[in-house]
Amino acid sequence: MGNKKKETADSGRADKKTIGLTVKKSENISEWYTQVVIKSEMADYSPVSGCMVLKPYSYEIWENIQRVLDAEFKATGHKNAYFPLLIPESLLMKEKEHIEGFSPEVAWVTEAGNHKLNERLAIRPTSETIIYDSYSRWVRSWRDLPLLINQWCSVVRWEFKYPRPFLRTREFLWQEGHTVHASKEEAEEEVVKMLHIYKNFVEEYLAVPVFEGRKTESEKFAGAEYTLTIESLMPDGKALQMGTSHHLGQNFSKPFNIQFLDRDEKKRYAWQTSWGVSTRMIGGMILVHGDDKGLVLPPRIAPVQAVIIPILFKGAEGDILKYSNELYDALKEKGVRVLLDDSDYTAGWKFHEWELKGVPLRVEAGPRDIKEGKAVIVRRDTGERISVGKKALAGRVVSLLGEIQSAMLERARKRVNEHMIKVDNLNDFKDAIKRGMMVKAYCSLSSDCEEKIKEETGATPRLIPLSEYGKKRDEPCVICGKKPTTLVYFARAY
Ligand code: 86X
Repeated sequence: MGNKKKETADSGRADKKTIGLTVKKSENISEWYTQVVIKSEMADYSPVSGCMVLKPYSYEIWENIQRVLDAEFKATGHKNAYFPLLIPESLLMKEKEHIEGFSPEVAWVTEAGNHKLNERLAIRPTSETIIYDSYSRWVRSWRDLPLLINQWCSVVRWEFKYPRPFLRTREFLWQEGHTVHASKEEAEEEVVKMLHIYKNFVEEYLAVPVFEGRKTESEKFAGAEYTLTIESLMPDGKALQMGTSHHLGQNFSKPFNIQFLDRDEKKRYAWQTSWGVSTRMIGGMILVHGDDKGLVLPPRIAPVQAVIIPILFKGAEGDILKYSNELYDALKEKGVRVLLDDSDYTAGWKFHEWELKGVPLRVEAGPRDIKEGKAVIVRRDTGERISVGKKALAGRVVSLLGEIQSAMLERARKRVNEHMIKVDNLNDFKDAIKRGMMVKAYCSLSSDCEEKIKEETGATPRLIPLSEYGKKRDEPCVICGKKPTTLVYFARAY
């Protein structure tokens, strides 16, 4: 029986005194978030401020994310590679513009053993420079293109804002795609393709609805021609960027000398893209779906999709455990990620624990259920109890997992839609932001108007919807009243 119980069943239980959350999500979401990630055993602190431990329960989610996205990358022709962690200072500084605003965040290796290095080495904050140094030697002719490479790794950015597990840590896990193309059009196709892979993944797997759009000039990556983004609205009214896809144009191919001999025998600078998502997505998923009992995990990404809890009664233990094992085998057979919690805790204790951990379905098996040949299924997202015959259990669990997955996305979408508003004056703008909404407004996007908005409301332009980009609207700017304008989504941001 023990082999049917995964490590997660009672790891860390012994020393845990307070179970359950002591604060409501609606009362103090920041404290709620910290308690959820620690008490559900997703994350732990470390000796270095801003660096966190991803415990097995969250790392398993990251592995699920990696498995799905990696397959999508491969299906679109990308290959994985691994580039060095350390970047010589001279190389990092090659494209000055893109580094400028970031330099306070770079962490350096300056010595080894007891001697100083000749040149200090940056711990990668992102890998453009080290990768494009290689690319300048790998790309020779149009036959070498497109070059489609992805890397899974961690990066370090020494931020000073308050750290939050998954949402803002000094080291985090991510993937970064870096592609090289013979034409601008092909690179432009690539950035949209990858953005759509991200959007589809975040919605269909994490059940988090996102808006896709283009960053304004003020918010784009300085090294890019333009930046595409997916953003979601969190329950505290702040927008969270869940992924970016940059059209780099020739901004890096020129300083890094990535040139190719084209079909017409002419040498040309290549066109490039880069795109990435990180463990930050996990933070967004927690914020969107969690409730006062703890995590609520979308079935498609949950490490455990169903937990079987035997309701043990004196004298009937053997029968109940045998019955629970039969249920376990039936679920396993259907491919459900199932766990049988036969540990030595009370059933009530286990209910709370697995609710805290956000397992989508709980299956209860007690003496009454055995007598009637049934089991009780309890949905984590709604609390609904469903009694079902033993034979029908596995099929019902599979269909319920699908129902929960789509219900979670729909609920989140409804909430986001209820928190979207179109405004045409500063007063309504302020009021809506105060009420935790994302605001649509026509804006000139002059630095004066953006600054005024930031000052008065705390909001920044999050994106221009893809369908609106390039359309000059004959509508007055929400701040200066001038025309033409662009339709922009604004919100306070993480
Ligand atoms: C921007 C750009 C880009 C590949 C992505 O957004 C997706 C994946 N890279 C990353 N960025 C920096 O370039 C950067 C540079 C330095 Cl030196 C730094 F310290 C922090 C940075 N943060 C973001």
